[in-house]
Amino acid sequence: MTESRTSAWASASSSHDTSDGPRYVAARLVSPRPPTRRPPAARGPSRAPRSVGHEYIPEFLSAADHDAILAFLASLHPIWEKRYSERRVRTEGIPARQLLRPVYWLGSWQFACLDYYRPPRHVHDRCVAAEPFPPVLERIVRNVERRIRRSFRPHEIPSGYSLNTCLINFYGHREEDGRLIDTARVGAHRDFEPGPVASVSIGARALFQFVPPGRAEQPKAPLLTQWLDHGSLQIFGGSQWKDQALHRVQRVASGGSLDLPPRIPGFHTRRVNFTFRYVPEQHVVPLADLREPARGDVMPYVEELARFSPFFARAMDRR
Ligand SMILES: O=C(O)CCC(=O)C(=O)O
Repeated sequence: MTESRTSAWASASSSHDTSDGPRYVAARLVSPRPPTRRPPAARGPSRAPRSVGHEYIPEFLSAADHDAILAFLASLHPIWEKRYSERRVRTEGIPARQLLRPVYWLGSWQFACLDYYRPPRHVHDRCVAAEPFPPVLERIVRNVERRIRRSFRPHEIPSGYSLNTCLINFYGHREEDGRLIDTARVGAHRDFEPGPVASVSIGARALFQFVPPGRAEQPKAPLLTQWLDHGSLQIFGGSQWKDQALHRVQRVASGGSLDLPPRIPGFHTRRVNFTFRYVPEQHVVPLADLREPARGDVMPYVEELARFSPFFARAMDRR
């Protein structure tokens, strides 16, 4: 097992004004010492990039980007989705269950009831066109794509590659019968979208691990453990870390009084992770083109999104 733990960031609390009135405690970047940057590796023009497959950059977010991201988060209304649809209970006996955490997607939305994007066979009626990235995330992904092109080998980057889809995961405590239940984890899984994925973390740090494939109930010793700190960027791809290994979030450190925006009824967020992925454009469909029964499955979620999102309100009108 390899332990990689390089962050020098600490997190502290301060209040953050949101557009809808209440004040939330939000993470701030506090650096105990100036960021140290490694000099760029010398690389001749004819030399192919050497893929390490995994990169971790602490202190990636600037203070301005961090503040812009918090302001953007405050404008969101994440939803609770159910894994699998009620229809699968009837046809395949698989019960629909609520995800551990609220989520929001940008670029395209992979509704959990549609069982996510899984090429090569399951690519149709899986990804529904969603809101574009806000300027701050647009800037960040262009920068990340440049890094990816520098450090991955050409065959590890599919043609047409761009990080056009973002899953925003909210980690924290769910209120249940007056108690707080910590749901801040993700079980071992693979991201099936082609090419490297990149993720940016905000708030309490998370214990992220790559594990060998195998049955979910089998205990698995990690292949690589990486603490994902506040303001960090992680990129992984290639066969070793993306195609062969699974990954999971084992736990998220206690955030003290951290309560990140937006306010989500019945939930307290101490960490937010943005995972950027690539879905080929031909597999992203507008809601109006989604076929049945997928369209019927996602409609309750789209109706909920449309209450706050002009994008989804228009998508509903066009059906
Ligand atoms: O929260 C994280 O750092 C990872 C999330 C993740 O594994 C995923 O979205 O597939």
